[in-house]
Amino acid sequence: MTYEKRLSRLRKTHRELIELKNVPVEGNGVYERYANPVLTAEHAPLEWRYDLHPDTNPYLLERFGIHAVFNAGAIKWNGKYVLVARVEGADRKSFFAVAESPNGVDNFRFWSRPVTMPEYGEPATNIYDMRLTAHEDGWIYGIFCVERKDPARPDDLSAAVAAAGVARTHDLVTWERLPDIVSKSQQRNVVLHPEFVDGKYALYTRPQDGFIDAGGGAGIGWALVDSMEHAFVEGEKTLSRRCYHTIKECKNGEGPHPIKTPQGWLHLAHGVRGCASGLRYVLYLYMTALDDPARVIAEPAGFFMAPEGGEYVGDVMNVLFSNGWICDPDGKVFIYYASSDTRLHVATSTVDRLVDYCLHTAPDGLRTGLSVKTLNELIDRNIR
Ligand code: M1P
Repeated sequence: MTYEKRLSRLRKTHRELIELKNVPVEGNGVYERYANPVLTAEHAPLEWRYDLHPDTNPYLLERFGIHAVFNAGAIKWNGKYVLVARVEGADRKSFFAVAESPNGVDNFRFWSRPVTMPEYGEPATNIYDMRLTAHEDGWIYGIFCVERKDPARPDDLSAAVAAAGVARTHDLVTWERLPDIVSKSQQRNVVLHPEFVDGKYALYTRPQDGFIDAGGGAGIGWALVDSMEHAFVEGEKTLSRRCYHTIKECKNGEGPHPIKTPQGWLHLAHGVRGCASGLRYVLYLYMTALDDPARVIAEPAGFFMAPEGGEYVGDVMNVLFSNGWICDPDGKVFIYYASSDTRLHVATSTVDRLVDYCLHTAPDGLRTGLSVKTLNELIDRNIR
């Protein structure tokens, strides 16, 4: 095939993928999944992947492999649904790239260039999973995981250290990098609450002893800090605790920042358990009090969303992960979730339905007998 023919075929396939209309699929009433992922590696612009000059690339070979597009922060920005996605190259390095859509469910297009994130301190080996917060101080903050090789274990090639990187912006193009959050443990999945609490910045944290293992980390933490310019976590209160024989036995982590509702703060998080096939990541919801975002008022038992069908398969199998959602003024909620560290999907719901789910689904009784009791109470109401 000639260079021109192949290029026009590539362009056509790319255009058709981006313009593919997405349709909701009927679900369990709590939310609707959509038929197609909203972002995949194939959504990356051709200008990122190919040298488009016949003189330097006569075979039109891919020159920069994009392997996956997943875990995206989300924000409504100038009337558009905007995602700051984790893009992973074939070289295993992640970077951030902004994509926008007019309707939140399809037609997501990447901006022409990825984010150039300024470095802080020792340059990171990898950065990923940005949580976006339009804070009441007027800045948009991005908090993300910063991974560096563990200097204390030079001979262990997989020994790494996770910290929370901080950057802020007014336009999602130019980012001011702030110092990494200082904490006595490693941190990943750190999220900034959108409002001041007692005059301080409030952080959802996830203390962890190791790069992978939470170790002594009890779950999702809560910390108040004086400044985001030098955020120092002195102590953490545990909010959503890890627990034996639950979906969050091994670890958990806050998703995006919570949505403020009349009944309380609505939180989306992920829980991880170990099983014969490895770690299983699912999503769950919980709520905290409006007057005290660190006090849990509801936590339904079990998962809210778990991998289904093709979502099970990917680079890291059996994973659903979310770090972005958008709540429209009419109460419609767009939940951006990634499957198996490979692609990004959307599910939609409403604040009313999600709050109803949280307030009227029984909590985990932590043993079989209580689960059966809950089930029998439901059956009693239905067959009487
Ligand atoms: O591979 C699954 C997820 O693993 C990590 O999440 P956590 O810190 O909760 O284990 C992150 O690397 C995340 O990006 C990834 O999706």
